Amino acid sequence: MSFFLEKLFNNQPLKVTMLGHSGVGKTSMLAAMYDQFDTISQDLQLQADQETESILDKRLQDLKSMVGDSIKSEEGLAGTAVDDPIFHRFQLGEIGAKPVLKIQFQDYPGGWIDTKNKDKDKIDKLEKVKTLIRESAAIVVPIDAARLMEKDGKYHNEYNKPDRINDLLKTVYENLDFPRLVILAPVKCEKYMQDDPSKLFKRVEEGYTEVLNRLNSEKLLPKVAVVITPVQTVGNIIFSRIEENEDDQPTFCYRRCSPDESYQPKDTEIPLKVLLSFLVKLHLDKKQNFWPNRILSIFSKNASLRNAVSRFSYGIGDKMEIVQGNHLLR
Ligand SMILES: Nc1nc2c(ncn2[C@@H]2O[C@H](COP(=O)(O)OP(=O)(O)O)[C@@H](O)[C@H]2O)c(=O)[nH]1
Ligand SMILES: [Mg+2]
Repeated sequence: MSFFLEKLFNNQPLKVTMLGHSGVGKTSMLAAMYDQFDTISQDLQLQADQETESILDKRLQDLKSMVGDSIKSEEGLAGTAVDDPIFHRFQLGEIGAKPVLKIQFQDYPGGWIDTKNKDKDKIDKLEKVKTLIRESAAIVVPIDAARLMEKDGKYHNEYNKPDRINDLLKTVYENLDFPRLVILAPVKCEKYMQDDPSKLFKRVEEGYTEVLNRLNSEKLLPKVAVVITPVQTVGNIIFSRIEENEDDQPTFCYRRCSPDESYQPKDTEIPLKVLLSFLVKLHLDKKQNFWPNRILSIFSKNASLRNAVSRFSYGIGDKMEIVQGNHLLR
């Protein structure tokens, strides 16, 4: 391959698409992950580009200022008419060395997948989302845990939209050219992680039965790893109650669960750890003939990086559940 092409390919970021309702907490989750990274990692560093950093910083300030007994979740990107997905760009590498892996988290306005509407604009946007997923090594599905858990999951389907995700995967995960990782990430799950995490894991499986059945099919099972990784973005803010009005959307309220500072994130790095384990395993398995191999080649040239990544990802077993695809992860 020519030097130029090689350079072009090597410059490709590893893409990760986030598939969740606007306001579910996607940007917040990334903000906490980025903020906590240095505390958690010994040898690796993560650097956001300037634009990403300023978006995440702003979100972080909001997270740190969550106080009181009646915290209501507001919509995020929600109603704003955005025509393009937002790309959160990071570079990962060893501390003291040049960053070697570009990771791009892709976030699109939630409304883009909402609709079964057939007008041209809507169809175009849906196609854009499909392209984002198709090009991504992984998808992260942030799940509003309170909507999944409270009132027997009464508000889950309408908000988390597992059936829309199933529809999307139906067309995109077809004749897969390279293995993929699906990360189901319950957020706003502080209460359930304190109560009984196993209940939360079980409910995620129930709430996404159709998606999981699809991914578990004969053709996809060998190629798709699925994990559940609860993320406590704020840490000391828990679900308290639902305000229901007759004709309005319900409001989910949260409160601080102890007098300590509210911002004490937990497990924000687990999705990234799983993603990196997945990449290293692909590299070790020498899956040579597919596209992300160009990304994986960073590991062949660099044993020290490979070791740093393995150390970083070590021991996440009890913080997550592998639903399928053990062979793709360890
Ligand atoms: N209680 C609670 N609220 C959160 C959490 N994460 C985000 N939020 C709130 O949810 C709203 C939307 O968050 P945002 O990250 O912008 O959602 P996005 O649209 O999915 O990117 C904001 O008002 C946040 O303060 C969380 O872990 N717990
Ligand atoms: Mg957002």
